Amino acid sequence: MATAPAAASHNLYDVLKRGWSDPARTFMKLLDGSTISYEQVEGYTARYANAIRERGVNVGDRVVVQVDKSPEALFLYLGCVRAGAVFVPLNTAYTLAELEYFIGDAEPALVVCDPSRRESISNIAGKSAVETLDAAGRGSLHDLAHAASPRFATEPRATDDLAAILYTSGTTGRSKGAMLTHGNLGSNARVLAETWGFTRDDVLIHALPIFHVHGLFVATNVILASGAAMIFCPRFDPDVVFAQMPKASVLMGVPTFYVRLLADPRLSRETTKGMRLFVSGSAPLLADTHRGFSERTGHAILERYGMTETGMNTSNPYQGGERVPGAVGLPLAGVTIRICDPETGAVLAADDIGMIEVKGPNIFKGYWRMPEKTAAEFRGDGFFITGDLGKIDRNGYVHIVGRGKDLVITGGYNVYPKEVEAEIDAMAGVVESAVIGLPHVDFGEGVTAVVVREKGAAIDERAILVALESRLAKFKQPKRVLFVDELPRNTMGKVQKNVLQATYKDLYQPLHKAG
Ligand code: MLC
Ligand code: AMP
Repeated sequence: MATAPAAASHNLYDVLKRGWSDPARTFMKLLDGSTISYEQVEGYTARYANAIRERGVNVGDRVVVQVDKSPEALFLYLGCVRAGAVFVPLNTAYTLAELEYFIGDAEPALVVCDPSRRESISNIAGKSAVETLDAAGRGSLHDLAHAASPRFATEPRATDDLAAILYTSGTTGRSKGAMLTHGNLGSNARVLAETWGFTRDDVLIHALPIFHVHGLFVATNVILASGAAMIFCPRFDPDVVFAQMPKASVLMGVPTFYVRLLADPRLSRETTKGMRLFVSGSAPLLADTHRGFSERTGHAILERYGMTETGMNTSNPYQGGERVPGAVGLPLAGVTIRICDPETGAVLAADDIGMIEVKGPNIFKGYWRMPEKTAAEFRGDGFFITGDLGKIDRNGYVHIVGRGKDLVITGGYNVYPKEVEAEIDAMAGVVESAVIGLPHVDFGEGVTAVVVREKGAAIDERAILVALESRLAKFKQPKRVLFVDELPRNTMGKVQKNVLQATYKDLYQPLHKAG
């Protein structure tokens, strides 16, 4: 009997693996000098795939992961992908109160957390199994993986099958889980590797967290798709970055990385001479930072634009075109971008400002178990409505000029004011609050609460901040709380946040790092 030729696997792991020309080459360099080869990646990820199977995780099951950055955390990610499970990474800053929602919504078969949280998470995990991994990559899941086989037959997956769910805060109500498919992640990794000229000889300084699109799907997947190497740093630390630059070729970061490097006297042509590329994204890079970096180093930072629901959409040119300060570049190959009237949806002409809409293989499948919210954010012809306001200039470059969504981006993390306002408004002695982003030299925007107190109420800034500690992740907590007699409102009764922003625009100037 003739056997049909095996269909090409669309499992993200197999797609990435096509870039590995030599299994003996290094994938990861750790700061202690040790290295991990691609051959070892194959074995370790098989062990994690087997370990989660053993804990009852089947194809399509969610695995919620809130762990510190470690090589093992990445093996777990790839193990989930290989097993056909759905990887759900969570910010390590999330409090137990926030976690309860995510676990309830994702209904995972397995939750993986730091050992210090095992007990408290077990109390809110319902039927989910709970295992642990710590910052050193040790824990009960590590033990299971260690005992498991280093061989695993990667599950064949269709491009449309889910690989991950990443939660993105909602402008109204609670966070929405963006469903990302094997096809979304595979296509975006390959197009970025190609666009940015990655080869197996590249060495990336990886200093981003691995629970968001930037550190996980841009930085890590691009390296995996190129068979290149990365220096895996626990967090962003300028001392480490300067020490590693002579051994590296690329850095990817949020604008705060570049603001901090620019503030460092060590930044020079000499210290950056071995680097071929600096990439910025996740928040607006000020044109001043772009120009200042060019003057000091001779390197024009390459700015790109993306979001959780879409992966990367645009990039300034790597070659053959100007990297324009303040612009996010041209649509990536296969991605279509248009600017539309936010009300009517009519497509606007060059240089007109409107809603940025995107279509392409990178666009997510929808919000987890929220068909109405999904439908509301797509046009009938399949374009996704980003919520970002921008224009396309006559040279085809996309510029972001504002946000249609009420959102603060602080150091590359998104904070939805509504979530913070709801927590403050629920406090005794508070009438109402408005949470805004104000210019902040270090974080880009500083989360700020403007609060109206009840007459005679004693509640003050400190009391509000202390009460928020157990409720909201640190980066969502206001850097300052200000009090007013009443909030400015327009004739429709809507709070005029733009008025508050104008009134307090200098609150964090000059440099006022940690609030
Ligand atoms: C830390 N803090 C923050 C913060 N990060 N506050 C506001 N915003 C942030 N981003 C808090 C700390 O808890 C601390 O509080 C105080 O602020 C000062 O901290 P720090 O030591 O200066 O911060 P640091 O640990 O150095 O972290 C800053 C950072 C980090 C910029 C390096 O936030 C970071 O790595 N950000 C990257 C975020 C990211 O990956 N975004 C990508 C999302 S994906 P205290 O009180 O303890 O002193 C996406 C799509 C796309 O958006 O297009 O990429
Ligand atoms: P997230 O939900 O964390 O994926 O954040 C996505 C949002 O970050 C986008 O909708 C934009 O508002 C913003 N963003 C990402 N990259 C850039 C950039 N290069 N310039 C300006 N804003 C950006």
